[in-house]
Amino acid sequence: MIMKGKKGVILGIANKKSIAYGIAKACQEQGAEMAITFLNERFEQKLAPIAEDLGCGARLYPCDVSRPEEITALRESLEKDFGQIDFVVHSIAFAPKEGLSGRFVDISKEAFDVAMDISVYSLIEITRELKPILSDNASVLTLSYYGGEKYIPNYNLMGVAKAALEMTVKYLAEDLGRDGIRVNAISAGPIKTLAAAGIGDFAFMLKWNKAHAPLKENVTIEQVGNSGMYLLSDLSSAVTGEIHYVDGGYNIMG
Ligand code: 0WD
Repeated sequence: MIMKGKKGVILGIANKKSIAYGIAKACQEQGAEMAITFLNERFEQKLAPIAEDLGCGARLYPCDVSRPEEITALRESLEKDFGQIDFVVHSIAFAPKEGLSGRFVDISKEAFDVAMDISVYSLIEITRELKPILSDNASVLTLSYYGGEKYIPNYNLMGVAKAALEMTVKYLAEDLGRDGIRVNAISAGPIKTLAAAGIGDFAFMLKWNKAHAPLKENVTIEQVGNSGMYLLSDLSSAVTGEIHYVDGGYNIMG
């Protein structure tokens, strides 16, 4: 029971295929107590049974990260429920469809701003707003992808957002290290989720990764979940500012 006594919040579960669900499940199996959030009413009903399944009960809160007042309300709810929390999972990204296929040069400023706001700035805002209720040795985790490091067909705008997210992890890690707070990212291999469905020719990405990764398999949310749980736990107490690949080794290939 590696997470026994740990309490946390998980943002970014859309359904049981979400990477955040894999992380939540692994944390629950290791004894953590959690709250989860939903984006809007469309997701609230779908998430109620998932919250039940994760042992969250009524600890299911709205949080659209583009609405600062919802982040403040989330902190108040978490403080009421838990007092302090030990971990935060930020598994959120969004880019308008025009940014995920076609010519990169045609991306509009509106699309760029939305992608950076929801996929990058939200990590800073969530961390800052929840900081007053973070315990000593708290751990913050976000999700990235190799398309933030090297060109991946169609990943386009999200690639730029992930590059910014990975540097955000490093600057946050340095800044918050003095408060005992760790900040890390997992760079996961491609997984078929709702968000992935928005990326042009995602099926080819899956096929390509499976064929070229040293382990010759695509990764699962259970595998990302276990690695995420490690980064949230005290097992990784000296790890911060890290971009940890959970990709079957794909990133080492030339
Ligand atoms: O191949 C993949 N699926 C990979 C995903 C490989 C590597 C990294 N990632 C990243 C994604 O970029 C994202 O950061 O993992 C994170 C989680 O993505 P996911 O699990 O693949 O996708 P999904 O199950 O769709 O969850 C992402 C959720 C949203 O779902 P939808 O389908 O509605 O986009 O992020 C949430 C929402 O629940 N989200 C928001 N939450 C709060 N406020 C917002 C928002 N404004 N926008 C999206």
